[in-house]
Amino acid sequence: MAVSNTQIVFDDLYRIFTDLAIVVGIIVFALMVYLIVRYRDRRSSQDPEDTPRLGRIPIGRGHGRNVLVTVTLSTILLAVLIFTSFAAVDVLFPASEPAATWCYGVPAYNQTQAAGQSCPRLEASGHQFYWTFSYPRPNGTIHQDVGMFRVPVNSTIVLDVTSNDVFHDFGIIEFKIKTDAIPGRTNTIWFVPYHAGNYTIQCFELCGTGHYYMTATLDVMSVPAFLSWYNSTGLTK
Ligand SMILES: [Cu+2]
Repeated sequence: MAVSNTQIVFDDLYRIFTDLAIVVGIIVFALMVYLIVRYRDRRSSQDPEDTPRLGRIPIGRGHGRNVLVTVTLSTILLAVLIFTSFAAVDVLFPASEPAATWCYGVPAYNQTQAAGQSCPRLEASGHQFYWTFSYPRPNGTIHQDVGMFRVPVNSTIVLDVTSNDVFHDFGIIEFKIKTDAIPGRTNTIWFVPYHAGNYTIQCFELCGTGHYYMTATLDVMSVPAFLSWYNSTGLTK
């Protein structure tokens, strides 16, 4: 069962690569077995007329059609893989991000919900060796959490990822998302979590001696649970 939209995109792409590899593999190995058996060495075997011989210029074998078929099939395969890969990248890293919906149901943001407008972006920042997560308050100030990223289930999260010190890399294996966390720069990712639960956020860039324990928790909460947490932090003011 998919835990996020990003996982579905990734798994679909992975399946296309795997299925094509299986088809090509079956054809190649079947052909290989057939040719090995068909042209095995026998007492009556003779070298064909066009066998290359030392000291003689090889004669044309007239196999141009085979080359054409091979190149054409390879091109088609490559084109499918390239286009499906770019399509997946387009979904995960679009030119403009989809509207964030995590703040729907928060009283201070009700107007934006009615108009179908976007919620403010959230921010994740890497530090040696922990993650912080920032939520803007309606009054313009920021609420920051350390090591715990709470989001409501089935909502669109648009996340700006950056770093406070060295290069880090923000990633969630189950969600199949990952992006660099670079000081002075912002990389934006988005996702829709489908199931409440805890997921591990990890740093994927060797960033120092504490890199191996640089994890955080993504807590995907039910909408009522998220809203009551949100209110309890004073975020609505
Ligand atoms: Cu790190």
